Amino acid sequence: MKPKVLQYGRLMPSLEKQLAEAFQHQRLVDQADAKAFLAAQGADFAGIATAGFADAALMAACPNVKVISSFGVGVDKIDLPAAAARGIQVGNTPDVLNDCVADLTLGLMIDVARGIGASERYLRRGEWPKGPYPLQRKVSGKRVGIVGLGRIGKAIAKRAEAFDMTLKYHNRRPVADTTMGYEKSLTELARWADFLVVIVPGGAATKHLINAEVLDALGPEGYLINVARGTVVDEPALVHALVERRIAGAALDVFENEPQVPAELMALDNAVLVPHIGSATIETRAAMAQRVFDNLQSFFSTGSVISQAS
Ligand code: NAP
Ligand code: 8YV
Repeated sequence: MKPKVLQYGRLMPSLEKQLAEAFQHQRLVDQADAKAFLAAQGADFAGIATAGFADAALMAACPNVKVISSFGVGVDKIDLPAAAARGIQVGNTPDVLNDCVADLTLGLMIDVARGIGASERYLRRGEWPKGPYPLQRKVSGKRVGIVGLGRIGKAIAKRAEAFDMTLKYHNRRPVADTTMGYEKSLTELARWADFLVVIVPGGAATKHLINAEVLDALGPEGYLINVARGTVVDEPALVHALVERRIAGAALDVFENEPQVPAELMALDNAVLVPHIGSATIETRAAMAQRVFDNLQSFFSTGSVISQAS
């Protein structure tokens, strides 16, 4: 008998196909009345595959679920304490996306400092014949402060080293396996850095970690790069800092209220804005989808997911 797996949210079609072949698979999005469907059939499910969300109410509506497999490494929208209380294992997709998120981060740093996107807009507006594009900032050799030296943070650091950059980091605790300088104070890291790169998990513990004080410490020649979660940055404070040129620029892959992006940010040429594409390559998304599937398969055959979220 194949285990019954509920799909919450939309997943890649190839993954949905794999789930439908291996399990008794049902998508909540196909139900006209999701609440009534869960009340009638929630107890039949043994597992959930999700696009990143699972709250305590969903878990309560599926009382026999023992595994949740989530697409993505960030689990800030999954209630981990509620899952633990119910004895549910939560699987996520770490490591397979490190390269792509780190590649994008370096791309954002170069774009915001050299003005790749902004100068292209200048060219397309037909302004080049009027004069050369204004000089921008050098990237190589600069100081990079990494907020969150974890799996992805380390991949960013490796790439930054190839640009002869000097690196320091801020975590809650120093990392054992690095010679990189640890800065206990986030504000002091920001004061030191030319680029402040944010790659911590989202959620209540990091909400608005990057606030007006940190931005002022980064200063008028500093750039903020956020590839973590929109909630980590106080977005109105960032908009003020950018408008008032209290920081030089920001490059953002993530926003507080995705997919909505504040109009004030859209209007700024010193902000590089991309729509949460950190892991969005064909290769990496395929690897993430495979891990979502493998976490479920592994749980149903061995009792443990491959990558357990914490
Ligand atoms: P990870 O290996 O767990 O690393 C997270 C790092 O953040 C750790 O070094 C941790 O160190 C530090 N940290 C956690 N809470 C902190 C706090 N309150 N203050 C300072 N540092 C803190 O995670 P990862 O795999 O690198 O992923 C990081 C996050 O990136 C994910 O959770 C996700 O939200 C985001 N992400 C975004 C994209 C995208 O598409 N833009 C893609 C993938 C991931 P300590 O525990 O010592 O503090
Ligand atoms: C994905 C991410 O875009 O892994 C994460 O935490 O933010 C990204 O890789 C997202 O999870 C898929 O919607």
